[in-house]
Order: sequence, then C-alpha cells, then structure tokens
Amino acid sequence: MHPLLVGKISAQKLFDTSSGSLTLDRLEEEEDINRIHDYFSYEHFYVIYCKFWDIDSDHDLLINRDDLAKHNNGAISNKMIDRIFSGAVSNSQNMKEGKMSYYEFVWFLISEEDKCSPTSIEYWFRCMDIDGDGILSMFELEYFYQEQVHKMEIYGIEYMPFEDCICQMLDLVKPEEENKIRLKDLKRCKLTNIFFDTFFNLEKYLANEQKDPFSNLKDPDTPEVSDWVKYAEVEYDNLTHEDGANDDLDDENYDEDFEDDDDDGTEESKTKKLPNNNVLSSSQRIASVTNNKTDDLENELKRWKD
Ligand SMILES: [Ca+2]
Ligand SMILES: [Ca+2]
Repeated sequence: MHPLLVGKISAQKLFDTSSGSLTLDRLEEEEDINRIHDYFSYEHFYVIYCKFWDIDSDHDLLINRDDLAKHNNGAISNKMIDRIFSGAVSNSQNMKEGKMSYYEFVWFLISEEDKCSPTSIEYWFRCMDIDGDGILSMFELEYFYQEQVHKMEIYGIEYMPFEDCICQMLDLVKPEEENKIRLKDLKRCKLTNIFFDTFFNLEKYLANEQKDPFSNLKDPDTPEVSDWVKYAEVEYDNLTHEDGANDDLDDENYDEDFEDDDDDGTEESKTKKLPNNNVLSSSQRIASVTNNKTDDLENELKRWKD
C-alpha cells in the first residue's frame, strides 16, 4: 500500500490525545483508510501535503535531513533534526537510508504543532533521550540548550544561562525524582510545549517568552480544540487564500493545469516551468507534480473533498 495514503495510520490513534501508550510501531500496524476520515480531515491532509511539498525539493516524496531543516524557516534545531533522522522515532527502511516519507512527516508535523498530546510528548521524549535510558538528564538537556544559546548569541538576543533555564524547566515539569525528567513527568505537565520549544525550537521559544505561559492551558469550560486543529485551520486558510483562490481542486482548474502543459508527460517538463514555490497557487502545487505516486495523492485529495 502506498505510504502516502496515510490510511496505514489509524487517525483515531494519531489524534487520540487520551491514550498515552502509543508507539509508532503500533501505528504502522493499522490498515483502515475509512475510519481516518473521521479524524484526519481533507483540510489536515491538504495542509500537511503542502508543507511537505514545500521542502521536498526534488518531489520524489521523500525528504532528507537538509529538507527537514528547512521546515518553518529552520525553526527546528540541527541537533533535533539529527535526532529525528537517527532512528529515535522511526527505524523504517527509508529512515535508515536517511529519507523521511510523507507518512513520517505527518507524525513529525503533528508532534511539532501540538506538543501537549501524549503521542507528541512520546515523540519528543524519544528524540531528547539520547542514551535511551528513559530519563532526560541534565547532560541531555544541556546538549540541546547549547544550540539555542549559540543561535541567540548570533542574533544578539539576551539569553538565560543553562543553570537558570534548567531551574525554570524543573519548576515547570516538577519531576518526581530530583533532576530526572521521565516521560510520565512530562505527561503530567500541562505546559510541555514550553518545555520542548525551549530546547529545540528557538522561534517558538521566543514567542512563548512573550506571552503568558498559562495562556495555552485549556479552559475546562470550553470544548477542547487541540493545538493541531487550530494550526491546521489557520494554515489551510493561509494556503487557500494566498492567491485569492479558494477553488483549488475544482475539477475544471485541475484539468486545465494539465492541458496547458507539454504532453511528453515527464515530471521535469512540468515542474521546470514553475516559478518560486512561494508564489504558486495551491492548485498549481498540487498539479505540478505528476508522477504516479502523486497521482495517488491527488486522487485521494479529490476524493476527500467530494
Ligand atoms: Ca525529495
Ligand atoms: Ca537519557
């Protein structure tokens, strides 16, 4: 089955923030493409695909380390990118070869945009626990913080020494055992986004510094909308309005995009016409990649929209 058709993943599990014992291995066992629609909406699928397309420079539907480092203008630290590709969260064959599939990117992006769900906490915990002993040690935390400090020095931003940062983080997480942060400590903590961003996403770390740390806490009286859903809504809106078009996968436009092309059917002849990715309409993005794999994805997108 094509990995792009994320039906391999049960989205119920992917988005289930109540189950705490999720692993990628178990996700890979699932084969239910229908149930996924209940959770993994067309909009979500579309947003993830556009994000993936943007960094997959050769459009072979696999991204390497350097591609992923471009995500969100290099927001994720290099050390963390290396950890993701080290097999910490997936040891699939393509990951062993240094390539991340769309399926693995789905997991990455959701973890990146919703750092408070149990699944995401597991994802980042695995990445940060370099020696795999189930504890985030001071050494491991400092290892990641060093790169943040280095970046802040370059940008001329005033920063906390590690000792102050760690006091703040321990105060935030309140681990059961002194100076040893375990997975269960983080799952109990309500502000894991702040914890993780502090160590590997400078942009979000600085943004967090600017706002009330408790603004992210859920109001118990309002229905819970995950950070992921909020992110997907905003991004979908941005992507579909960036060119003033909101009819991206309308059948007529879709066909015209192809009819205008030379008819030799090669990917190169179509993609080389494309200007800067940033000015492409979303429909052009979708239509510009024409190999078989992407046809599967396009069909899937259209099917979901109908
Ligand atoms: Ca690629
Ligand atoms: Ca460790």
